[in-house]
Amino acid sequence: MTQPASPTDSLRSQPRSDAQATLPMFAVVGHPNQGKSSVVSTLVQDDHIAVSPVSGTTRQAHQYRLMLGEDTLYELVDTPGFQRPRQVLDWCAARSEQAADRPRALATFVTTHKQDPRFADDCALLEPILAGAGIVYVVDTDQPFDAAFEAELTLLSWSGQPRLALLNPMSRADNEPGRHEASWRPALQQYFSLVRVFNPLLAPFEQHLTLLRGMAEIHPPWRESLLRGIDALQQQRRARHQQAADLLVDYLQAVLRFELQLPVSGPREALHNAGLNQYNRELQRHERQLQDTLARLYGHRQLDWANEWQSLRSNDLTDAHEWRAWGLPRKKLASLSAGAGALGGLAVDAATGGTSLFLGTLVGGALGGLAGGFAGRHPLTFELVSRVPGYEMWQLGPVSSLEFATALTGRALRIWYQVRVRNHARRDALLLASQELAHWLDGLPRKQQVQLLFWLRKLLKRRLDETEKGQLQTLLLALGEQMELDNESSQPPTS
Ligand SMILES: Nc1nc2c(ncn2[C@@H]2O[C@H](COP(=O)(O)OP(=O)(O)OP(=O)(O)O)[C@@H](O)[C@H]2O)c(=O)[nH]1
Ligand SMILES: [Mg+2]
Repeated sequence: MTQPASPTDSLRSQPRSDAQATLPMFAVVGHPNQGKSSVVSTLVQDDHIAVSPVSGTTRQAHQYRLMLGEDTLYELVDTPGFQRPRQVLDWCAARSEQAADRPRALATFVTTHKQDPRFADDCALLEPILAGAGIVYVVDTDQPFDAAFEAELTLLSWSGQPRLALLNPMSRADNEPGRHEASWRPALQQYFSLVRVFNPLLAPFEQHLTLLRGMAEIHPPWRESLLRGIDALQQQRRARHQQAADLLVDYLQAVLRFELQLPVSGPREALHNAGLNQYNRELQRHERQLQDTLARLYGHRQLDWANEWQSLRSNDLTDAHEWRAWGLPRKKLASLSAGAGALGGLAVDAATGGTSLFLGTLVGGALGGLAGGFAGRHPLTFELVSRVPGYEMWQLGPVSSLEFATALTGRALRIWYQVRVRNHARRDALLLASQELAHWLDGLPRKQQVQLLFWLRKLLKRRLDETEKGQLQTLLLALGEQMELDNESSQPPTS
């Protein structure tokens, strides 16, 4: 697991020791309010780092480590923005007769001005670089390039440290380049060996890795460590998905098979209504638990679902309009359900194998599912389970309608989607209006679509054994990949 990155308060301006020197360390620098802390937050997977629209939010340099178990993969230093780069440059220029003097002039500047509040931010920014950090320069290319930036670029180049520039067009959430990218690129290319587009809020995980690969290329001594780090991150992500799919299988089993015993008291209708309220509270409790567990699994420690995620309301279960939207449109459900019904008649391993016989029955079974699957059904069974006088007992649940089952599944998958594609730099509300279950299913082969319904139908009848749970988990993993593909296709390119 990635441990929460924690800031190390003291930054040394002395050169790093040999052991430290092999650990990749980058200072993320730039003008104030360009998304520097957002870049750090996303790349160290820490949603506690101060990110805000107020310029000058970061006042001190903080070092963050991305840890995997006991290993540190890399360190990033979040820094305040440049304050008076022109004056720093003039001061250093006056004290360096030739190019070779410049790094020392920068170091002397920091030693001399450390306590001077006019240059506090500049010193805090330069210090980690002088201590050996590589440079990640972040710029909002929706702003025009001007001379003030040129002083920053010159100063950074004078450090002689490996460096790359990130273009972060902050008002864009689409594939468009920043409004002023054309004026930035030629300038940046003079000072940086690598220039990349990177949106810290929206870049999908694959783009994080592409960026890290870029960082690996600009400084050979760090290359191997960074490439190992990338492998470790990929493995960690795969493990997270597997664990998540496992949790989802258990969740679906728990909610679809949930039963509530109700000792008889009063009229049947009143009992039913009271039972529904209690049942619904249980569903909500399970769902909240799923949200929290998945969020933690993906390293989100302060997602506030309470205000942003619309929970099932107490009358949801009696009012199909409330939950119908979470599942599948009736037409799609009918056609898939027919296929799943036909599949039910075959050997279980046909659900993962797929044969021409299976495809034949799929077409043949076409309309049977509509009548048998859900039409007109109440979402939960409600029956008298004990008639012993004085001990009469009603039971509410398990779920009896496939439509309701897909609605609960749709909600659970959407929770998974929200946490797995969410970058740690985001501080905004979770959007409910993300992709639909039907849309994700459309990206899967028809066989897998039918399989999902097959397993849900099975769960309406009984609990799954371990082999079956494994098969459903595999299917959910494929669905998860599909959700991520959707996310990636709507993101900006990396370069
Ligand atoms: N829409 C959008 N907003 C962004 C993007 N990157 C950062 N922001 C927002 O811009 C604001 C500033 O981001 P920070 O990461 O705090 O910027 P910073 O450079 O660390 O700022 P200072 O610490 O004040 O110098 C925050 O509200 C971010 O959510 C982006 O790519 N798109
Ligand atoms: Mg900041």
